[in-house]
Amino acid sequence: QIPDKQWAQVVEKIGGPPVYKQIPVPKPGPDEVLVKMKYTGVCHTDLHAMKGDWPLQLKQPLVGGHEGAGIVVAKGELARGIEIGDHAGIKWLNGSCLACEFCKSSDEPLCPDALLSGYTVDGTFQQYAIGKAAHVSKLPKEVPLDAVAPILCAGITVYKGLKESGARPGQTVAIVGAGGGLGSLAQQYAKAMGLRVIAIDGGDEKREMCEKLGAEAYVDFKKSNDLVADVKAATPGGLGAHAVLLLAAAEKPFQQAVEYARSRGTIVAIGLPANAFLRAPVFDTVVKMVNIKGSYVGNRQDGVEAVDFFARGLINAPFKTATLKDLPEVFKLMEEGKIAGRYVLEIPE
Ligand code: 8ID
Ligand code: ZN
Ligand code: ZN
Repeated sequence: QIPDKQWAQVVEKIGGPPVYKQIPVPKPGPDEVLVKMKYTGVCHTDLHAMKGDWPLQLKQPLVGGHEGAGIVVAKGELARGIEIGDHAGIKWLNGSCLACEFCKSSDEPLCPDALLSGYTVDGTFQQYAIGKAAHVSKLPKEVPLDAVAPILCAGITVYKGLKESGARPGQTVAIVGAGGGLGSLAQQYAKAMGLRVIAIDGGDEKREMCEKLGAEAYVDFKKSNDLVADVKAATPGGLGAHAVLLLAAAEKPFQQAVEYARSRGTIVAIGLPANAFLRAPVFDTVVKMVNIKGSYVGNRQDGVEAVDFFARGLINAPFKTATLKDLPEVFKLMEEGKIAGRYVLEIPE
């Protein structure tokens, strides 16, 4: 039985905080499903959205969240490939037009008419959330819904970013922001893909986590006197990293990465700090033949593959649990950089 009213965290004005209140349960359109949420991850993107950090219009009032795992409880008559009772994930890409050149060539995240969960449409910080049937992730029933939630944004994003880096087994990837949500998963995907990891973040709790996750070296950006030298020293032969994954929600590392990238190396920008710019010395970029690019979530097949790595037991990143009501406290810890790994919120029955 689907109720008329539900609990949700609603950002009523830019800047927040989110307000825990009752709102109507939405009804799925013909090509949509309604998912009863069980768990949702909290991504730094949700904090950027609440703060209005980005030059991209958002829905107001807004139910944030885009890493939700739950059970399909209703569907429209045109919804294909997913049934009531299936376990399903709602991702950042809630829907896309499926008809533009980008959608046709499997670059759905680049669709000019993309719908974004927890940004342009209501997301997963509520008991019942809507997703386009073509875009929700069908989840194998044996996969635990709490641990899989962070895969639906963080996992897909870093898996895609590692593929975009072109790094091959045996090569070294520097992961900047390794102690955060994306970073902790990036280390596990990198390892599963046969890559060697140098973790860069701040503090001892994150150091401990990164060492457990399999990083060969940890460089503490808060303590290091010469970060570039320390990262290079940790790479084989001191030549620098074959790939750099920029996952931090701060600008500084985006202006430094070329210096510790190896010649012919690839820098992949993924983190989205507010009002930030990439800056690179032209001389080094040219004579080292460095490749600098961006990477933005992943397409539907990237989602399938990222979940599949997880379902095969290859991805084990720690997460902390709280409940939907605790979202403001989680945002506060995130703002202060105090979360090692990811927070996953339990959605009340
Ligand atoms: O598709 C995409 N491109 C995409 C998808 C999902 C998330 C982009 N993002 C963006 C988010 O919007 C956010 O800007 O990636 C960024 C990281 O998201 P997150 O992993 O959810 O954030 P977090 O858990 O807070 O982790 C960030 C880490 O960066 C570290 C922090 O200590 C934290 O552990 N960090 C910072 I802030 N400054 C650093 C620095 N100078 C740093 N690490 C190393 N050096
Ligand atoms: Zn996200
Ligand atoms: Zn499209």
